[in-house]
This record gives sequence, structure tokens and C-alpha cells, in this order.
Amino acid sequence: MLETAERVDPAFREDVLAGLSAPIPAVPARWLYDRRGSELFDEITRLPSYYPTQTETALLKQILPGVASRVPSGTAVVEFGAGSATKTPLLLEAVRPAVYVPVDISGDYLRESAAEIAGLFPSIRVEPVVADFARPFELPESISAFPKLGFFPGSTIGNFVPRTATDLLRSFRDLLGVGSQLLIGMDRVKPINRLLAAYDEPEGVTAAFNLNLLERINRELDGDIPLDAFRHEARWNDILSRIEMHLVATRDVSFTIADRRFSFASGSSIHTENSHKYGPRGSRVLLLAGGWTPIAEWNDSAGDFAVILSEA
Ligand code: AVI
Repeated sequence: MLETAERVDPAFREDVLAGLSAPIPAVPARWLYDRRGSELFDEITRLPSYYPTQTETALLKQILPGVASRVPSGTAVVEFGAGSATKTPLLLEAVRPAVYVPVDISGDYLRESAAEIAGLFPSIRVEPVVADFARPFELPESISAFPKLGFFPGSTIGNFVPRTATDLLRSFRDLLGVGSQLLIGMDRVKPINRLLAAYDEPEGVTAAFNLNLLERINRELDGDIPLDAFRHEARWNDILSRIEMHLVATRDVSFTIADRRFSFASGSSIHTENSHKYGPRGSRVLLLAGGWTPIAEWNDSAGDFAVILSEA
């Protein structure tokens, strides 16, 4: 139960009402991450079938000395997202930057993780910035003179359609400046059965993560969506090279959200997330289109995941 009505983000209401009224019903993936959604995502990253986290972490352990040798000393690391408890310390240990600037929309989470990093690395100045990195924001004036390394792991870039991903990469370039560097993780195209298994596993955590969106809508937007009328589905869209998450109606269903009536026919769906997968050339073209020139690229031995260092 919400304590106060004003805790609901008006953009959530707008996105849900407009998204569910659209010819192809969809809700932007960012709304999957309320507190419960973030906990469930955390659980997903520990599932054996969700290979991206384990693979990227293992790859970073191997390659970070090579990354560090290409990064100037006295760098400021700017991480887009509050940082993972595992990957961020690995990077900071290897690069030993002068300053670490994590950027995240969730102030509470950001402050907690920034305090942890400050405890682990007393010699690194930690300057958290509360901001949605997908919208314009400013870096602390105090790091203007430092060389900068952006860090964007986890293949989060894959959650943006290519046009928006390009805009995002360009905004990172504008923010960090010419001469800066970007270290980015990108998930690779691979056999469909492995992709589907990563997004629809027997444990049902990804299903719970997807269905949690309906619970959030009911709770925050005064909805009465019957949760048992929808099921989680992961689909591979080959033309667009992406996994899509959908909530598929298991029967004809009608419900109300914020006094608006919606009807879904059995089998129709609400599209809730895209996770684009890139081949080697596709990932480089995306970076180039976003204003970044790849200078080094590392893949795990199975070719499942790539980490790419680029320069602006
Ligand atoms: C956050 N992001 C990179 C995840 C992904 O793989 O696209 C989100 C996710 N959705 C379902 N499982 C994981």
C-alpha cells in the first residue's frame, strides 16, 4: 500500500495509460524497477541460466589489467547506474581512479552503494550524482579537469532500441567530452534456446519480475488487473535481434486503471522489455553511430559477451 498519493511518479501514470491504449500495447521497461522489481532483477543475475552477469564478471576479472593499461592515470570514472557490488570494485581496483562518480536515479540506493565503495577504497574520492542518466544532467564541476572513463556494464545498452541507444551514447560523449573513454558491456547474439532460457527459466524469477509490473500498476495507479489473467512470455525477434518480454492475456479480460477501462483479448499482449543482442560488427557500428571509436574489444571464450573500450 502506498503511504501517500504523491509518491506516484506522474510519468508512470502517463506511460501506462498511453502505452496500454496504443495499437501495440507496451509499457517502457524502466517501470519494471520498483523496489520489488529491483530485488527480483538482483535475483535474476544470480540464476545459472542468466549468463550475462557471470560471464561479464569473469571477463572483467581477466581483462581489467589490459583495460587499466589503456586508461590515463588520475582518471575520473563515471558509472552510468549505481554500480554492481561485484563489477565496480573490480574496475576501481584495476584502474585506481582519482574520483568515482556513480550516477543513478534512486538516491537511497546510490547513497548506500557509494558509501560501500568509499569504505572499500579510502583513497578514491566518491562523488555520487542523483540523476536519470537517460536524461540531460551535469557532472560535478570538481571533475572537469580530469580525464574521464565512462563505465556502462551489464548490457544495459541492449534495453534501448538502436535509435535511442545511439542518442544515449551521444549524450555520454557530450557529457564526458572529446578524448574521454567508455567501457561498455554488450551481450552477443547466440543460439535462440540459450537466449530464451535466460529470460524464461524454470525458477520463474523472470516471470515474477515481469508480472510485478501489473502489481505495481494495481498498487500505484489504483488498478484492478487480475494477475492470473496474464502470463510471462519471452520471445526472440530475429529481424530486430532482440529478446522481447511480454505479458500475454490467458483469457479475454477487462480491467480499470485510474478510472480508465482496458480490454485485452485472449492471446494479446503487453510488451514490457527489449533486450537487444549484438554481433561483433553490429556492436561497433552502434558505438560509432553514437560518436565512440572502439579501440579494444574483449570477448569470453564462448563468444557470449563482449566488453569494448572506445574513445570519443
Ligand atoms: C538490465 N538488463 C540488462 C537486463 C537484460 O538482460 O536485458 C534486464 C532483464 N530482463 C529480464 N532479465 C534481465
